[in-house]
Amino acid sequence: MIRFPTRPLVGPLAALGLAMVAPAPLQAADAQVVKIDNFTFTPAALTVKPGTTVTFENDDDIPHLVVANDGAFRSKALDTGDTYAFTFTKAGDFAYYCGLHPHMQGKITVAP
Ligand SMILES: [Cu+2]
Repeated sequence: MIRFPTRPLVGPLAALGLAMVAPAPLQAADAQVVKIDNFTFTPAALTVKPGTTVTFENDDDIPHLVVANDGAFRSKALDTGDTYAFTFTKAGDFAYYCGLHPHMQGKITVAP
């Protein structure tokens, strides 16, 4: 008797509330970009949450490679404009370097 008239109202309102609240914080934590330019990773040190996908984007005019020190990930040679994405699922420090120019170094810290 009470349930019947309230149901059609509660459903749509709850759905609206979820749709407006959920996406913003998820997107902010899910994607990060490291730019490669002038033989430098920027930012050189980046802290992300587990599950974050980091995209390395080569804006330099020569090829670069992204290689994890511990072998956790390795890109192919990235030409100008190419990108390489890796999703960090485990917490920890992931140092990396450029396979063509080992003096180019960076670090991703994954922490909850
Ligand atoms: Cu390089």
